[in-house]
Amino acid sequence: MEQQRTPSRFPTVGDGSGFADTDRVFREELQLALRNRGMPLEGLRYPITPTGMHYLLVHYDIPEVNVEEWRLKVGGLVSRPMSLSLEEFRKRPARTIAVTMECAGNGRALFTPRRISQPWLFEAIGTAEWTGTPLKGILEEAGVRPDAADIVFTGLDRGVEGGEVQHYQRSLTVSEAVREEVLLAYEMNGEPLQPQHGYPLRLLVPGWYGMTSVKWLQGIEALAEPFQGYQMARVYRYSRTQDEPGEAVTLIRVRALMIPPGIPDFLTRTRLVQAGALILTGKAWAGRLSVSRVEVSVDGGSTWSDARLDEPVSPHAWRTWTFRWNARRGAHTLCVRATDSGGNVQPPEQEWNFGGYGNNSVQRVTVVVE
Ligand SMILES: Nc1nc2c(c(=O)[nH]1)N[C@H]1C(S)=C(S)[C@@H](COP(=O)(O)O)O[C@H]1N2
Ligand SMILES: [Mo]
Repeated sequence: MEQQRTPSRFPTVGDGSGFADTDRVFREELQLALRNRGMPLEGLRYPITPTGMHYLLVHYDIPEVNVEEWRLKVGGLVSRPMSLSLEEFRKRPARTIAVTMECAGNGRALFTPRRISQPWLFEAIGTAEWTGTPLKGILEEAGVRPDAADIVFTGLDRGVEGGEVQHYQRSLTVSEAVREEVLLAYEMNGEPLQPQHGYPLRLLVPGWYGMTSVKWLQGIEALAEPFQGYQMARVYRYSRTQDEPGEAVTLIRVRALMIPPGIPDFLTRTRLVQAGALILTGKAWAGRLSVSRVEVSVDGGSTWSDARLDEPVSPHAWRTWTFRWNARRGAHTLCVRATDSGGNVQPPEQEWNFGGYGNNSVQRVTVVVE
């Protein structure tokens, strides 16, 4: 798709820096937050997140699709270009995988200063059972040529970002694209994809942050060079400034989250907990690695004790952790942190980056025990 510059400038938000150093949110952040729901943290109780509770992130508008006319085109450096209907995808070998997906911007609003964007705290997470056909099979049918380096995925949705008119597009190297677990998915939790989750067909890349799993696919193209589109080169980078290239944001970092215990104060969400023994629980995940340890602190992170781990829901999904706590009267800050099989531990504070990505810093839950 050709890229154009926008004809006119759009209004800026805040002081124009793109950042806010106050706790007050801008109307534009609220507007995005209302479009892009998060999973309420009590949803961590379900091994498979009910579809309507799964987080959602849509950069532009949800496109309208007439499935009778819809075709996915596979082209570029392939020997046999293809154009396939949804029915043709459904006839190919199918696989169902439970996958934990997280938005790379989860935790963005916890950074200071805060990037003015989708203001996630902790809730851009969910696990679904995705059904589709392995991308590998489709790429083999098309005959990706040996000189291809990158596979580009183009969505039907179109918008303006960073002043560039664009379709949502992301790429994977050929070696990542042909991994067994990468799907072209047409079902979520046993039902056709809902419009907001990519109907009729989306890419699903387990282990990677969500931006990789392109929704509303219309094209797959093999290129000789790494794709340099906006969503690859301009954003989703761990950088300190807008222009510094930094490192690409790729796999999901290790994280554990807790179901806030007790009952919430309606407005502040501060928790009221009854004194005595209770079970703290939640889920932990680590992208392509596995979770090797989960620890809980009931004193704001001064001392830590091991939680119990259940088996993962699937090799690509989260696992339940539980911890028995004897709650004593007073105010407490509960924390949970996970360690992955590579030895990475969630930090108390994650290093700041320009786009507000990959913030897996430790969750803190304030409770009042009575
Ligand atoms: N075409 C398209 N695909 C997309 C997006 C988008 O805006 N357009 N958002 C991405 C981002 S940033 C995330 S986190 C996931 C969210 O998937 P979900 O809404 O199904 O949870 O979709 C990804 N795929
Ligand atoms: Mo995302």
